[in-house]
Amino acid sequence: MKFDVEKFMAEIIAKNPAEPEFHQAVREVAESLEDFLNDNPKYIENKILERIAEPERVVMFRVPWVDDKGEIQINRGFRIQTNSAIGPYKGGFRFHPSVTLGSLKFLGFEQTFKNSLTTLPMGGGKGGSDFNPQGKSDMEIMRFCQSFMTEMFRHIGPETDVPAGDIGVGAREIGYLFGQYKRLANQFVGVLTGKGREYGGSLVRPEATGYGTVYFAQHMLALNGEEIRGKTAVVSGFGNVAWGAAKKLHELGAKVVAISGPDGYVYIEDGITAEGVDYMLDLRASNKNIVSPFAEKFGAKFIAGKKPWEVKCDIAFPCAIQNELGIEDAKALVANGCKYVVETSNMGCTAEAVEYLVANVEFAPGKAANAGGVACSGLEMSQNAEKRSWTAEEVGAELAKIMKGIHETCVKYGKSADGKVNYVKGANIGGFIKVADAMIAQGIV
Ligand code: 2IT
Repeated sequence: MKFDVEKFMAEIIAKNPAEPEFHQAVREVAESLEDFLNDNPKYIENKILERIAEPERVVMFRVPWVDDKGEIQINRGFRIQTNSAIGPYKGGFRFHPSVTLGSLKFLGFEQTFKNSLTTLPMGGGKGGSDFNPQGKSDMEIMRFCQSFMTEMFRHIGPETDVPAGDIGVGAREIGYLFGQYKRLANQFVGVLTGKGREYGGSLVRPEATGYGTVYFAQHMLALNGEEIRGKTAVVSGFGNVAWGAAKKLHELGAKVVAISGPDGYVYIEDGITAEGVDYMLDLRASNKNIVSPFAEKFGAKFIAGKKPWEVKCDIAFPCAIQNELGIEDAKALVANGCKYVVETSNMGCTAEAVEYLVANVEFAPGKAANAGGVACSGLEMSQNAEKRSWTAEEVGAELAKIMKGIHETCVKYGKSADGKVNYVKGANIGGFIKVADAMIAQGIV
């Protein structure tokens, strides 16, 4: 029995039409795993990849709510419960107009491998809505979250499925979602992560994704005898993940010369300051979804309608959204001397860009580099289960240890004979094995 990527993909595409992002995510994994599967036929015989690519359950529902003008609004809600072989489904909610069934299926698929890489007992899932928080009042956001949870609550639970935040879902939204869950379920339990400190949230969770990706970058650099201090970095986005990355990069002495938004990018010649990092939080909280006010406030240059990949840097951190970095962007980065691209958004680079970057720089895929967020969510679940809170030092040390472990896993499975590490291959194989072995052990379910 041989694993044939093209035959496998033809079936995936036929079965999941009009879901290009899902096809992209599955193809990348299938290509990475091809040789490994052919060397380990038990995974082919058990149809493990075919099974992982079929979510265990998909929930899709209507979310009606009333806006501030009294008009009825209808959004669509989803939860993709991709895989529970190694733990309860775990993964964020995304509120963004681009959300579709296919985009969440790709995210749930990626999450399954990512969560496995953390070594913590978490299965894979993802959910969200096409609701657009941009320009909405606080009360509109609350009413939306309550309506969304009114259906969602029956599908989740601390031992079943534990959602968290993602794009458009931060501490405020998690608070409203948690409040409604508690009211409906009549239980105060760790059903969501990314909660506020006062009601079961973990220290370091807000920073964890951004810190984790910088820790991962440090290990990549160390393999080449280099360090973060003194390096020039470009970060895309200005949300929670970009904020955490910029904060840690600044703290470690790197120079962050750009951040970006859907409106363009800000070029910060001397590098972002601590005040600049803090201001990113205000920008996100304003619900305007534009980055240009940063340039006005700090006297930096705003380049409208452009992506930041044209800025010269040593390390690039895509921290915004899938496929934000295409082949032309990848070429521009390499032409400007960039040596490391640490993908921090989920599938932030197009397939073409990934292929080019793997060949020309050190490239880390999001499912490895951004796993610090969900890893810290796993630590929040542990704290909730034992009904205590760990110190920032305890959580931070665990996070650093987990990121180091993920880097080692990528090297273990991604190192080729010439010594070069293919992090994409390493992450995909490393994430696959635990899920696959657990699935075989549990039978055909
Ligand atoms: O993409 C991700 O890993 C997240 N949005 C975080 C998921 C989580 O459960 O903390």
